Amino acid sequence: MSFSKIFFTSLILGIGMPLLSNSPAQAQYFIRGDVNCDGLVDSSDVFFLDSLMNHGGPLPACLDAADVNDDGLFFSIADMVYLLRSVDLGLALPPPFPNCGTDPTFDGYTCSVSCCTCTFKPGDTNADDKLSLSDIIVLVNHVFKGGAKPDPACRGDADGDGMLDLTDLVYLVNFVFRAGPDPIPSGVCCQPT
Ligand SMILES: [Ca+2]
Ligand SMILES: [Ca+2]
Ligand SMILES: [Ca+2]
Ligand SMILES: [Ca+2]
Repeated sequence: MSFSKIFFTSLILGIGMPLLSNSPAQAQYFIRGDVNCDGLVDSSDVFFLDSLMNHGGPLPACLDAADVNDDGLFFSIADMVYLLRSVDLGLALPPPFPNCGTDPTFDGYTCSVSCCTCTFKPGDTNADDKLSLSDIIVLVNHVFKGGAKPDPACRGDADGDGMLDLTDLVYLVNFVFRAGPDPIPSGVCCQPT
């Protein structure tokens, strides 16, 4: 089936549905748009979503990955449009795309499995598996005093933009002291399973 046919079939049938869930969300890692949870966002995800929406195919392992436009409605025409634009035109999808990460938007839904393996915790610059003032001090020393770089660097890249700088410090301070958002995995911290 061609993408255009998928598009119009979805247009007719895919009005989108909010899913009901009472279970508390447990963070799992995924790439937005990786509907079939294989670590890539490509045409196989288009066919997986089309199979689900129009042919009774299986549910995705990670619902958040299938909420391609991150609006809290699942299996909608908008999700298919976003996915097609990303696969065909290379347009970016909402975070954590293109990285593995958690859903920055609270919607009450979650993934039953993680589509990525996270080896290192972003923000844990001193590698003690906790996020605390000690990690902030390590990052201050690196950014302002030429101290040792967190290893791997993604441990210090709290905002997930691929660089280590003041914005990571602000992000980490906000998380540790002000209940700010979780540090964002980047680089080798989390990779597709
Ligand atoms: Ca995929
Ligand atoms: Ca959606
Ligand atoms: Ca730590
Ligand atoms: Ca950064």
